[in-house]
Amino acid sequence: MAVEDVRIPDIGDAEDVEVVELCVAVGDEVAKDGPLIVIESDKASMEVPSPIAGRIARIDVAIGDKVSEGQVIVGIEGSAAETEPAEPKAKDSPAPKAKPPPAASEARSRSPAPKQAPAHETSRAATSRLEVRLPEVGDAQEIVVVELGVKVGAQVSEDDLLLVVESDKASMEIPSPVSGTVVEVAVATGDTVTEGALLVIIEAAESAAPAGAEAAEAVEADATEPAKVSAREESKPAMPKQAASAPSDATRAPSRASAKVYAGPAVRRMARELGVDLSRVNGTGARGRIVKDDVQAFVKAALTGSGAASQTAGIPKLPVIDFAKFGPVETVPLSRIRRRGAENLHRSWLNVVHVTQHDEADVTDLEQFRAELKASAAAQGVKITPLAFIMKAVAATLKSYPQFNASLDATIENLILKRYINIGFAVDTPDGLVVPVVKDADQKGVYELAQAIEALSAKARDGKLAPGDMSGGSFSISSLGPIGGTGFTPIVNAPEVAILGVSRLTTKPHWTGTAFEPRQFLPLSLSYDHRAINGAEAGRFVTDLCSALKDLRRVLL
Ligand code: CAO
Repeated sequence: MAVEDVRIPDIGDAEDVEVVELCVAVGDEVAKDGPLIVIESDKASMEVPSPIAGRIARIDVAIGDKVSEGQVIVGIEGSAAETEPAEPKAKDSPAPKAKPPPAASEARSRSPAPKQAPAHETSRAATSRLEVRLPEVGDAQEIVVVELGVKVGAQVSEDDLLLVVESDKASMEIPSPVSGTVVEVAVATGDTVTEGALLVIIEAAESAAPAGAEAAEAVEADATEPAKVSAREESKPAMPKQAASAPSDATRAPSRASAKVYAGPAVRRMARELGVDLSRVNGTGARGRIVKDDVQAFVKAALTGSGAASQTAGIPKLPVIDFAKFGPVETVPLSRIRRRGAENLHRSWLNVVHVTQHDEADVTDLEQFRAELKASAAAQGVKITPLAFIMKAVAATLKSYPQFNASLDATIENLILKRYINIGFAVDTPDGLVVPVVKDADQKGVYELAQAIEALSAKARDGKLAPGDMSGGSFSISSLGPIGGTGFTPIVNAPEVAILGVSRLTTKPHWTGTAFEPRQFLPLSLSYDHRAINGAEAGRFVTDLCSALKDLRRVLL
């Protein structure tokens, strides 16, 4: 039986289009119009259907091959007398025939929209055709067609969805301005378009169509005045300058990165409908291509709390390793406090833009003063440690730098300055880290602060802190001084915007200008949220804090 060659049909002027799927194998029976292969340009996927029924005798292409019009793709042993050239069917793409070939559509999308429609369009338009163009888009830089809602020949009513475009800020639906028939779809999914770009031409229905001179006017108006637009997030007339509220990671439309993922239009559409960011989906198709099953698996994983979908902020999952392979291991469950602490730290780590400023305070005189006070303080039942002085100095410095005693509001557009100074301090307990809060630290003397620190530390270690003891903090201190170290980078206790890390004070030689003399230095590490605090402010804060610790009399000023 004769073997008919099946060739790539007319696919516009697109060349070197990639074969992304083989739908048949040698020996397979294929029906007329059954899919043979899928080719994909950067604009669309197309199935190449079989022009005849028969048996696949040969396959002349492989996945990844680049093909152009006329190229033989398979040989079919069929009974059909005549092999018609196959028409590509846009795979999951609404307007295959009318879809401009990728290169053409790209050229169209990148060139500025013509002010006047081309002559043949104008004359056609002068009857009852309306050109729908991209309306004003504010300051959006890159606008991409993400969904086509119609294809050529579709009947539309006024306000029916024609297509959806998306910038990095918002999605915008382009509705039909009239009832009628779609006669041309001038863009394809993935095209980048600019304000005024021709999107769709609609032949208005008799009743809706403007007639005669009125029609010409309507067309002219349409060509310069864009279609009605309804922004998806808000019904604003144009692309909003900024989305009113950023959608959460879980539900937002696929990010720009999705445009770079390897997936066909149908999968992209499915992802959009399900709110899946394709850049987070693993592709199991040929050469990592994302197929519908992958999107479904991703959604399932999100719903069951497993897999990449359950990871916050798209953090790649660590590999699960059986450490027992390398030696004996023991699994110890984390305490509730540690688990909760871990969640809080992780949240802060992900949300806060951390920077840490390091410095050293000369606390020689302060330590001398503390030594002098120690006995009398003890007589009053007060254990006076450096932390009480540090807290006193911090409270005074915070008064001069209210932006450190603050929180960013949910919009990240305002700083909430707190007119109270409640200082939390990290306490290391057998069950994990807790942060009790010394309320109104600025209004307490050093003895009072020392008593509060001691009492709250004891409660913490006995597991007796009440929720009220740990709430309302406006700034935190984490002192590792008694333990050691020369510096560390504490994690801001969000929604606070800064935390002071204190390391072990040491005696060092200090050059006075004429000689070295031993001085005691306290290492300080201020971590802050760079969204709320500038580096210069942080530098000044720490410098002033060091001055206060060097000479506590400054706290009185
Ligand atoms: N350098 C050297 N010695 C220091 C010091 C420093 N920076 N800070 C305190 N010390 C000394 C104290 O003076 C005390 O010595 P003396 O008894 O001789 O005076 C000794 O260390 C122990 O002090 P303390 O721990 O009893 O009291 P404190 O007020 O300094 O600290 C507390 C209280 C609750 C902060 C501390 O016990 C603690 O739990 N620290 C760990 C905090 C932590 O884990 N932070 C990391 C969190 S992750 O960001």
